[in-house]
Amino acid sequence: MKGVSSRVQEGFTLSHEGGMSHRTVRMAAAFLALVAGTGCATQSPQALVSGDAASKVYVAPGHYDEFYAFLSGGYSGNVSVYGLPSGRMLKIIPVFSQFPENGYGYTQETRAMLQTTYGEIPWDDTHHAELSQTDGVPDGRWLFINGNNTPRIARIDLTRFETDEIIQIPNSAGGHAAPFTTGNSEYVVSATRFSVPIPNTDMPIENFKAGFKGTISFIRADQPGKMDVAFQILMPGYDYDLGHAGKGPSAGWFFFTSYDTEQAYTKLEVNASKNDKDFIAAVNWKLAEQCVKSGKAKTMPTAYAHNYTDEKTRVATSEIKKSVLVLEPSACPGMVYFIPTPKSPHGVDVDPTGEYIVGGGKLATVIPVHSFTKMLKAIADKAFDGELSGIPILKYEAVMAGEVQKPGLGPLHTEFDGKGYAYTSMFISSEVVKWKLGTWEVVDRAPTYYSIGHLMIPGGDSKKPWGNYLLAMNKITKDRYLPTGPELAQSAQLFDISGDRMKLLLDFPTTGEPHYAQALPAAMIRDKQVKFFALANNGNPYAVHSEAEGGIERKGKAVHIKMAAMRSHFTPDNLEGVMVGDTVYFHVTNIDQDWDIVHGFAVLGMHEANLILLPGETRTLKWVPLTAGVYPFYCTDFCSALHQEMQGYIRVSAPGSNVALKANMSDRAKTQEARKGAMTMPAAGEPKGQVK
Ligand code: K7E
Ligand code: CUA
Repeated sequence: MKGVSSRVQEGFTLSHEGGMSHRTVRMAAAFLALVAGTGCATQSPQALVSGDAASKVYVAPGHYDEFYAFLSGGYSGNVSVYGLPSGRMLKIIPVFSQFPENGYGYTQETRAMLQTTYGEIPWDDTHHAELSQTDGVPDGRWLFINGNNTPRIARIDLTRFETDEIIQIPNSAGGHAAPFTTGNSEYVVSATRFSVPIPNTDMPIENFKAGFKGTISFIRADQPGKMDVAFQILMPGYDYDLGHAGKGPSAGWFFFTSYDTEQAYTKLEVNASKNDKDFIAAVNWKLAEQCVKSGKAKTMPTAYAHNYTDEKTRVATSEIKKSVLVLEPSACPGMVYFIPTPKSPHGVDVDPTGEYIVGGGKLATVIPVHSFTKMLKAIADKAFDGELSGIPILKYEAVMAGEVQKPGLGPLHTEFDGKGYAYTSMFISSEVVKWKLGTWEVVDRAPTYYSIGHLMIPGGDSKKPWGNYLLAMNKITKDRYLPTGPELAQSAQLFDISGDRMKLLLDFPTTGEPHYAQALPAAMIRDKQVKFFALANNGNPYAVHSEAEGGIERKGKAVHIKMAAMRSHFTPDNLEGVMVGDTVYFHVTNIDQDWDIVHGFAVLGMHEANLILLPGETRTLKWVPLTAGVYPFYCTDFCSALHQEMQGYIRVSAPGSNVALKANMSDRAKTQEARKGAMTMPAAGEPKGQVK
């Protein structure tokens, strides 16, 4: 989207002082008045931050934020966690990208998380964060996030803020319309952005219309470690963009936008923008379930990876699944309908009552809103405009609830405050537009800086929004922050939406490029955080439960070192007997049992990232020394006053030399050795927190 927006931003040229020049402010005002047509006064940027904004986002040192916000990281492949309203960044959760900061995707325990049928992939593009739900409301169990490039969906556990599970989506190319959830997280969905041959085989691209298809996948998601593609619906060869589940009366349905119903495969910018209307696909997933149960789906051979982490060993496993159930719409009549929607729609959002389905026609001059009640009636009345691939097309007028007139330019995404209002992001006119459900009138608009993509109200896509804040996520920030060379940060802007008018409170840069985000009240998960892993439950085959269990062992050319890390030493700390040509595995266990007492591990010349060892956890670094010598290793996390003493050496000898394997144990380990059997727990502090 960046390309489009930079062109759009030409209209907002900025003066060298940083603020908008008078001329551009006038131009922008005229532009906004033109597209708004509501007579809303356009304010200058300076006036938009009200005097008490600072106090509203000020969270005093030592105090907690009211909300956790989870922002997708876009092309960083990760998720970042911020506190709201302060905008303070709390954590980056690695998901689809290797993360050298803690070794995720490098260590022997975590590499399997990044396995796919394309091999091990160290990167992806995350777009949509989605909290798990119970009865249509975020419940704080998990966060799901999609990998857009190599279609995958990840599950993040919110007691540990860790990625536990990743499932690849077969028969898919571009997992963009994902991972939106049904009301009890029975399923999360993934629809393919790019249509491709299914199964994907060599074919001339000009066979697009005849040979390329789309899929909508329903992935079972309510059992940790057991995500599975329950079924896929084979769709016409369009681009499927976004989705949202129905709720309340529409709870058994799912809605997906599509574009390129022209089925162009060259110069889409022009050729996929010809039709006046594309479609929102309404999918009756309850009916789809029944059709699958009654044997209407076909088993298709395919391959996709399912990666999950064992709770006890904390070691990831990757398995390849070999088939998937595919449903053709014609085999399950009544399962899919097309709702015409102007024009190349992007977002599709369902209001908290479940009645209104809002499209975001990025080239449309209106915001189209469909009615679920009318949709059911149109289906009953067979108010169809023909059909495509066995999918009836409903009459636009028969389903339309209303259109928001002159909302601005480039409507993308809509969220709800639960008080009867909707807020739509307008990419081209760079603003949030607030409008009233039912009357469709625009009641307020607020500029964003600049080129807003998604917006997010905590719970704003659920049945019960916590509707006092709105977060805009912006693509362009020129002039907003100190410049940093050719590439500038993306940003988030926080608005107070508790009153009639939106008030800009805060503007903060983000990591990666956030697309969607989710947030929930901190109180829902704050006290459920795991503080450390009980060493006694550590099931890693190379774990040590006390210093005495440390040591070195040769298995052919592989040398395994079991090592304990605790404040402030490693046991063993000096190692000999390794030769060039060996592959060394450092299995390091943090035997400290205290919240946030973390150790790190790195060795000179290693080709992987450092290990970060959470209390009670074992991680493994693979190291292949290339030359003889003595190599130091050290703790990379400043863990104690004597952190800098937390170090050791490994001696590497020439191939074939007769240096004996040797591991230098601490005096304490030797005492433990002598008392072997009596020792069950290390004397490293009393467990204080919650043990998992
Ligand atoms: Cu609009 Cu990928 Cu949800 Cu970006 S998407 S903004
Ligand atoms: Cu352990 Cu620093």
